[in-house]
Amino acid sequence: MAILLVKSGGEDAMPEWRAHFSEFAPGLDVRWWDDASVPPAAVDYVLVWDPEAGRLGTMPNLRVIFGSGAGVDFIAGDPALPRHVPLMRMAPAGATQRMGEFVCWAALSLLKGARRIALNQAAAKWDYFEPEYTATETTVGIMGLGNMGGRAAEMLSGIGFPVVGWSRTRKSLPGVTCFAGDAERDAFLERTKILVCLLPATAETRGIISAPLLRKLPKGAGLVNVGRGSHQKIEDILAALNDGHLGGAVIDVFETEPLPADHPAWAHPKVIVTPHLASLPSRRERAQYVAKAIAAHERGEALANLYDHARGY
Ligand code: NDP
Ligand code: OXD
Repeated sequence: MAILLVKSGGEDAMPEWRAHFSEFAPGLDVRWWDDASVPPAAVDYVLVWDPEAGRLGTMPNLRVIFGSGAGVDFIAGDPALPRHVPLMRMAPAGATQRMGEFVCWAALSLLKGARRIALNQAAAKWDYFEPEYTATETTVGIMGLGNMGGRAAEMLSGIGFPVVGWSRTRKSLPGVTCFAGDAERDAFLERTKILVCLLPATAETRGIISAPLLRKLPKGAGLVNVGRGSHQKIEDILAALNDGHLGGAVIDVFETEPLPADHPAWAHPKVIVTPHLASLPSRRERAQYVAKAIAAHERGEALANLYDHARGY
């Protein structure tokens, strides 16, 4: 029987993982990551979010590493990662749907002044105001047009937002004006009234949301960061909000998570902070996705959505 070690959600999550895998892959022996009775040579598969560095390299017969999230930066960052073992990223339909929903909520929150409304309600203040623009007058620009960005673009268009997108290589998505590469980045930013970051964490994208990029956006633009905390220089974002260049921000990801209680983003009147929850598919959805991939792999079929070491995502 093949063994799958799981490190996602802590040991308390194991009964739930086992229940789902027993439905979708009854032949799989599902064990907790630190189960001392499993010798490293017996491990066939792992499902992990942030394995300790060096540990995966101790498993000589590992066949596939399944990332428990779409971004696998906490796995790929291991200098001793066994690079010959395929690393598969999570992308069940429920994950992209949830991300699309979150991005639509965030864009509408910025458009409708949700942070202002929440602050007024907390102060019992009847502050009537009219949002200036409709969705149809507000172009949303998405950096990263992969699994997540592509679905978010589709759902934003459905609401009526004009959508532009930017990726490393050129994409073609219905109804989306697509820009590609560094040479077209400024043209993309100049058209963007609400900027959404759905990039992976790579050496090239580190710190991309900083003062020079923000200055390319039109005055009063909104920002939604659902990529990674490493993409943003938070002090540049707060400075742009304070001087009025940015109109508001929804930030789901931070360099340090949980965000420390004394961080200025928490109380900022133009910032909605969410605790890295934009898109987390259920354990059931993830177990089904992994079970299907294991079955395909054991039939000798190629795996989809693999991490590419040369690209860094
Ligand atoms: P994909 O790999 O499917 O898509 C990544 C996109 O980013 C691609 O379009 C890619 O371009 C583009 N890209 C990569 N590098 C660059 C670059 N240097 N310049 C321009 N574009 C670039 O990833 P997913 O859509 O599945 O996920 C994206 C990220 O979203 C994850 O890595 C993770 O960080 C974040 N995420 C956050 C979640 C949350 O809850 N906050 C949940 C899920 C994901 P190309 O198309 O040319 O390859
Ligand atoms: C992911 C995440 O990458 O939840 O899936 O951040």
